[in-house]
Amino acid sequence: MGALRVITFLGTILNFYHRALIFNEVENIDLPGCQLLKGIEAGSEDIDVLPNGLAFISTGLKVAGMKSFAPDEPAKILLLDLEDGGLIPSPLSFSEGFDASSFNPHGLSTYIDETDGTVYLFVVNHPEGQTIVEIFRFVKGEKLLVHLKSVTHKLLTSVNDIVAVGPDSFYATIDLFFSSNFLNHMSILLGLRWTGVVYYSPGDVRQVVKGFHSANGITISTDKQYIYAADLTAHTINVFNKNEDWSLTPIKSVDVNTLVDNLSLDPVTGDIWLGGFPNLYKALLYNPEDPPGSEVIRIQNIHSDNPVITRVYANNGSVIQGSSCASVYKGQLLVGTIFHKALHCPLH
Ligand SMILES: *[C@@H]1O[C@H](CO)[C@@H](O)[C@H](O)[C@H]1NC(C)=O
Ligand SMILES: CC(=O)N[C@H]1CO[C@H](CO)[C@@H](O)[C@@H]1O
Repeated sequence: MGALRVITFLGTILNFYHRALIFNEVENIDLPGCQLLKGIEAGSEDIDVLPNGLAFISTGLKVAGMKSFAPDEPAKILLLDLEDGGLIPSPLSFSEGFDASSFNPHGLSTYIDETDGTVYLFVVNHPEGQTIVEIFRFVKGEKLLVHLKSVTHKLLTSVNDIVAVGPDSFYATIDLFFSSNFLNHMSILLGLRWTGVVYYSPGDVRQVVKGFHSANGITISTDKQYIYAADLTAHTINVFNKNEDWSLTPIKSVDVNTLVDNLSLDPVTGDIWLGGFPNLYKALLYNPEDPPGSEVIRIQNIHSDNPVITRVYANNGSVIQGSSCASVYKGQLLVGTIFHKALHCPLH
């Protein structure tokens, strides 16, 4: 190998280490009064809270090469009422005909039809590694999800997260460009920026953002004008203006220096909350003696020149491992994880 190639190679490796934050250790930041949610032991990958305090939690995601504490149990969508104080999630059932046995839920998003109050739940489903976006109607009284539609499309490969923008339309982040794991690892190693965001509605499907390392969580501002999308290995939150024709114009990118996963918004303040795990390597090569940690970050005033980024909670894995999302509802924080537990903390 020539010197230049050695240097380039070393540069690539260092760049990778930096992106995967392999040497990052977590210093605990505690919040008083946190408690683990009962019955969640095998992940709480995504959480979405309705304006009335009902939280949907996806649990039991299985990813090839990632730890699972319940490899043989089917995944579920749990419902938790943040108004009743009981903090006991219960599973939702599915309408007849939906194949719950191969259900493998990843990101989820709710949409409320303002005209009649119907609640739609969109779930990214990965049965046997495929990507299907499932659209359900939520029937509160019966704790039931009525399956309406399975969306597949050639642009919707390897969807990570979605944000619903209509009863059958959404934006989706694409986290991997290739179908081969080897090529995906190489593309992370080489820092290729080939993933992005796809807009979907029946009859109009297109890629609206390119240039992400690994697009991850996505959400919409309370005034529905902006889209926020996380780039996991670039450690950034990217702000886009949502245009009339559903195209997205980049506005800015904010560096948060952690592996940013799913995003959520405080409906009252508009602050962005995100769950991240500070060390990709520990999440991938799971070692119970040295588990991946968890971090919850709040971004205030993202549209200003000086957004305020605060690490609100951090744990080295002794309480909660590999957090993937954080949601707030009326002074309560819910922290979800890729394959571990879920935590509830009062904020004051
Ligand atoms: C994590 O933090 C706890 C509490 O401070 C401590 O007891 C434990 O040793 C730490 N674990 C690791 C792996 O650093
Ligand atoms: C907890 C969390 O951040 N959940 C968000 C994940 O992303 C979806 C969009 O797909 C949001 O609706 C959730 O609020």
